[in-house]
Amino acid sequence: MDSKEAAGSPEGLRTIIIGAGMAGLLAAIKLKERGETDFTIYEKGDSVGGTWRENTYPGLSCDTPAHAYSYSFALNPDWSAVYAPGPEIKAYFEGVARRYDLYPAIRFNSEIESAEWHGDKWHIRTKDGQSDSAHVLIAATGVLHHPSLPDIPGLSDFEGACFHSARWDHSVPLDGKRIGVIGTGSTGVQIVSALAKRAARLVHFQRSPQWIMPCPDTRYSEADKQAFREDAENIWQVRNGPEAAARRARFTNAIIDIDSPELAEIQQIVERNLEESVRDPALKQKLTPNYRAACKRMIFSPNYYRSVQEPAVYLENQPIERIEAKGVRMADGTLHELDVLALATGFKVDQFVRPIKIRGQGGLDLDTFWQAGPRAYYAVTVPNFPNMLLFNGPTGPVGNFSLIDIAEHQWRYFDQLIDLVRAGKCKAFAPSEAALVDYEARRNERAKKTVFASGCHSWYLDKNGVPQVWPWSWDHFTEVMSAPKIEDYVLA
Ligand code: NA7
Repeated sequence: MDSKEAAGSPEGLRTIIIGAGMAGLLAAIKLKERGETDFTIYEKGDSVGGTWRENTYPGLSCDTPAHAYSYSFALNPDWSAVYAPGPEIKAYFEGVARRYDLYPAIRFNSEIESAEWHGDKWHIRTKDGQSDSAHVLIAATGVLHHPSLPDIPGLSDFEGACFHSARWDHSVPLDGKRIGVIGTGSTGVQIVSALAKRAARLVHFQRSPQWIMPCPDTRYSEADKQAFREDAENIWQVRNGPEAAARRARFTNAIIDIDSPELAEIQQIVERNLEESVRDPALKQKLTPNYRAACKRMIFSPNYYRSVQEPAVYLENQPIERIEAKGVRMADGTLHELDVLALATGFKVDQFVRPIKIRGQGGLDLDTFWQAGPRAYYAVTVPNFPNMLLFNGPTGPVGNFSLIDIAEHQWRYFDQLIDLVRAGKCKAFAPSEAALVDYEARRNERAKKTVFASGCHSWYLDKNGVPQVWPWSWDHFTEVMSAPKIEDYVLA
């Protein structure tokens, strides 16, 4: 289907976008590019940027190179570093929202609590009583959004400052303090790396060791930035040049084939990184995972191993017994007395568009439809929930790719579905249940063969232990997103 064919669409198509983070802004820009201005973005927070607004912890950066983690239509020659710091990324999204004049279309502090499909429209209500309706509902609600608090006895007994990494309390002093960080995902690793020289004592509580991929701590010089400014091709080289393509191919092959030479190479790199970076054999032993590289989401860090060897840092790998008023008590009886406890314990990753109460055709509740677990046809659409499009929905390719790149490919797909309505070919589209069942059967089988299923616990796994992620190659993802299979859709 050629989207240009449908450009002369019937007037009156209205869209509601949930969330003014990376994906919500993308949808709004793409609608505007088509000359469609009848849309509203509902944003529960008071500014744009999504995850980059909510996460402000020390050391925050994106684990995808900044030039790849930018919109293809809004390249940024001014990134300060290969891995840009969080505040700079937030400022980038604010700048893009201004440049595309999106602010007038955003309703801030407006949290949608319900969306119901009646007739040929979605009807939404916000917590503060606003109501609205639209033909298309775009959920751009993020993946890692709802903090997961650890189920550790005594958490509320702690007398010091205690907060989740995505709710960082900047009023709490850190310099010269005794700080504990629970969690060794990307977040915990970044926080420990940032605080290793600031704390009087820093205890990193490790339930599982992680493989760490070394990465350059490169800051771009003025000359680099000038070169990016003068010729965007230099940016495209960083995004899509041979090195980036090789990295993506290596990673994609490693994920989908545990016997691949690419995974063996990644394994070698991370083992060498540990071997060469950590001197003390006992510490090395503590830091050695008992599962394959890339089974958990790969952590990129230029300095974690150096940080964990700082004199003030102690890596604690005993099980936590409980949290007490003064600190954290370990199973062997040791008490780590602390002033601050940061919970870098990840997110509830099965929420997606929820807790918004979504009711589709015939009043079907999304919670009911997802009782056995969140499912979406090719991660983007859901049977019985017409004209509802999910950015980065269940089973998307979240593993170490640029989520912006992913969202841009998903938009291409969305746009062609919306074209059906624009062109008057239907008022409503939703995938058939049979298409979802077929997709899930193929995906499940394939997912069991990915590295994510090779013997570790991670946020990629569903409650049955099957990775809930895209199990095929990156190229297959872009191919599928390039054109919807209309025969898999029910048009009404
Ligand atoms: P992650 O990657 O989900 O990591 C959470 C960490 O917290 C992980 O090390 C967990 O250990 C640990 N955890 C969770 N609950 C507990 C309890 N109860 N006790 C001890 N340790 C616990 O979240 P992040 O925020 O680091 O990263 C999320 C994504 O954001 C990341 O993948 C990037 O995409 C950016 P476990 O490994 O389960 O043993």
